[in-house]
Amino acid sequence: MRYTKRIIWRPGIVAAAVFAFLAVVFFTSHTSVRAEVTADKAWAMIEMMELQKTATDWNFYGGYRKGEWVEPCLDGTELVNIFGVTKTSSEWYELAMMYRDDAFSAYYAGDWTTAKDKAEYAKDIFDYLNNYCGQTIGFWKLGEIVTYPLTGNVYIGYEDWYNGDFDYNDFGMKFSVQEIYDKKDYLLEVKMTFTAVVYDSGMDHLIHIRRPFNGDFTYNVSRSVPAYPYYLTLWDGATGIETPAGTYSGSGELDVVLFNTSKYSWPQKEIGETVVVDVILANPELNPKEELTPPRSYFANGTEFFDMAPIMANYDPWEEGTLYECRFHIDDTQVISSTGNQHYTPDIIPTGTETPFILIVPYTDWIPPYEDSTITGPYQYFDDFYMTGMYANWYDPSNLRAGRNNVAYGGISWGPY
Ligand SMILES: [Ca+2]
Ligand SMILES: [Ca+2]
Repeated sequence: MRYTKRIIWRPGIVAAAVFAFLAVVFFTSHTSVRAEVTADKAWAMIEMMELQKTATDWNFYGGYRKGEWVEPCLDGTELVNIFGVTKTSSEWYELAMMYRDDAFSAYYAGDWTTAKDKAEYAKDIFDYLNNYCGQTIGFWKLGEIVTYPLTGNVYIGYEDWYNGDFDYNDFGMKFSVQEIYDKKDYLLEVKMTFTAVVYDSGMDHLIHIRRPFNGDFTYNVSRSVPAYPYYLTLWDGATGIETPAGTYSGSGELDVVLFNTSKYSWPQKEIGETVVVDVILANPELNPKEELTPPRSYFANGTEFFDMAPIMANYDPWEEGTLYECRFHIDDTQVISSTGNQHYTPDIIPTGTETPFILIVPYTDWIPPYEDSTITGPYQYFDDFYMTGMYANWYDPSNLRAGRNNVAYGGISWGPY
């Protein structure tokens, strides 16, 4: 979003204002409360308002067009912004809030200690506007930013062979994405961020991202390190090379080669190399927001369960490698038929268990297992999850097996937590 920000802290009346509003409008319905205000204060709260709302969080942009009730826009120079107010199931988070007045002074409330305080602040601001204008402020939706994960990143880890050691560190990267929709829920832009964190395999891989779209798009690839200029030849003779930084056009399906792991030494940990892929849709109306189902599922006792968020249905961080038959997509799984390569764990994942090749761990800066150490060594409930659907938070460091918070065989790859 194109807000410019100048920051001067000013708690006071603005602070008092904004948050009651949110409580009323978003949890019940909005009612206006009259109070004494002055014109200059009201003029100071201008320009545009945007409400973003999803089932699990709320992010608000707010504002008024000066002196009239017209469709808001994103290009105002005088505005009230209230943004980054996010509520998850039980906790409030807040990111920032800005109020800009006629004199182009901007006021942030980002130092509020809790998001609840910010919610009260936002309500008060809008009540203030209502009072001045003598009518209830309507909310209208200018757009929505879907962020996955809500904060931080997920770990995408690869097991690159059948009946392998299941250490999910053959390659690993952090991932986060923002999808920007307009007020009609049409997709405008997608911004994906990938950061390589581990390469711990005797094989080499091309790590791709594939994302389906409808119609044409342009996309920009930026890199913290210039693209590796050499091709990798795969097990079947196919070749590929990292997509260099630059701006491209495409249509239908996006496919970018993020990393060629042959450039890394073995092992290489906490790599920290970032690739950002920013896609602008030419035809948003062809890309409406849709309800999604996670791209793979499992069954236990006849009950279906999932191991990743629905949004991943649109993101395929697929890989192809130098080992025979190494070409795996997000929906590929294997049913273990031999356990001979599992090591350093008291919990062998039994034959018959269905496991993914590409693991999505929704925990920021997650630390994968040590080389050749089956994931059930440190993360003792991994197998329980994939066998039963229970222990869905198997990845949480609080569930590490006693004595396995160490950097060694049977432990974790770096750390400890
Ligand atoms: Ca492995
Ligand atoms: Ca490995």
